[in-house]
Amino acid sequence: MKAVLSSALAAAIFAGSMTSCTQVKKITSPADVKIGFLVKQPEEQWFQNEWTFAQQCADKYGFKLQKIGVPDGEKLLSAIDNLHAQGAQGFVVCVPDVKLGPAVVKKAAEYSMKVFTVDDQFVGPDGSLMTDVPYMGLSARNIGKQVGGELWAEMLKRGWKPEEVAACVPTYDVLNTVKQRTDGATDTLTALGFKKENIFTSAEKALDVPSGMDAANVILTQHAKIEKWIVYSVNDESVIGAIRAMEGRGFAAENVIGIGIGAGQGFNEFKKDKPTGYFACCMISPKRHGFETAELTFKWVLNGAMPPLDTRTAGVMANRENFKQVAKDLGLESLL
Ligand code: FCA
Repeated sequence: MKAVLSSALAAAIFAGSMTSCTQVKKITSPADVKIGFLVKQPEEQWFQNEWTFAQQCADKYGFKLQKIGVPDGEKLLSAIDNLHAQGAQGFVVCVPDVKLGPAVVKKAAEYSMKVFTVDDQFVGPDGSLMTDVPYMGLSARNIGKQVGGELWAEMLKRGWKPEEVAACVPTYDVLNTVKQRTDGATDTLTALGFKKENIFTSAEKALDVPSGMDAANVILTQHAKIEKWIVYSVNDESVIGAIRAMEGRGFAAENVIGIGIGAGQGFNEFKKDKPTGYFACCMISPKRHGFETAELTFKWVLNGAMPPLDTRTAGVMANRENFKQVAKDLGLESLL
């Protein structure tokens, strides 16, 4: 049995070493594999979680993992240069700007490195999504629809008259995976009977708490007479920013229903003694986005197994009552 396994491993290693003719160092064991995990916003809980799970994957298989924050294009391209200089054979990346996709692919090809893109899909020079680079992202529209359905259900549960409620929606339409989320929620709400003219959007500068707060303040200033709000947006940070804006203007938690999309940041809201306007979260899976993308890239380097080109992950709703169980199911106990 041992002999069979080791010859299979040898064959796999041989195949891996043959996939890249320019590779300097031959790959003779998992320990020879080094991959990068590059993320655009390392301070965000989501990306921290992705890194944690990617590291678990590296520890399991025994390959080397280099985690690098790449907040802008210059840092991104120099991170790829550095990875190559250190002998890395591939990387997983969430780019700071999806239009950098072609430059990333070009550089990786020059270095014979494998590229796996996570969360934010590359966009080509003609503006279309680059579907030929392996990608793992959210089933973003469906997740948005879940958010819309949950907001509607909670509104009715609270006995609110839909026509008296407005939606505060910080948006970021230049990024497809997040535009799909807010569009999905809007579609579901309007299909259920929410008035389209009561949905107020405002573009965020970035995908963080201050940007969510600024976008919400624009909306709240323009619509000062509204007393009941639902809030949805592109991620947890943006919704939490909007909730803070509402608190700053004196809205009580019972008059606000906010639902985020994320995997950790919103727990802090659920842990507070009194409920805030942050009512629920569509929990997405950093384990799949961190562990699985690292695993697929590792196997691609090791034995040439091409990853699937398009993998979409689902979300599950969590609120103050069930979030601990949902967190456990997603392997996020350490955040509780
Ligand atoms: C995008 C967002 C992140 C996270 C991720 C899954 O990259 O910017 O906040 O939601 O998708």
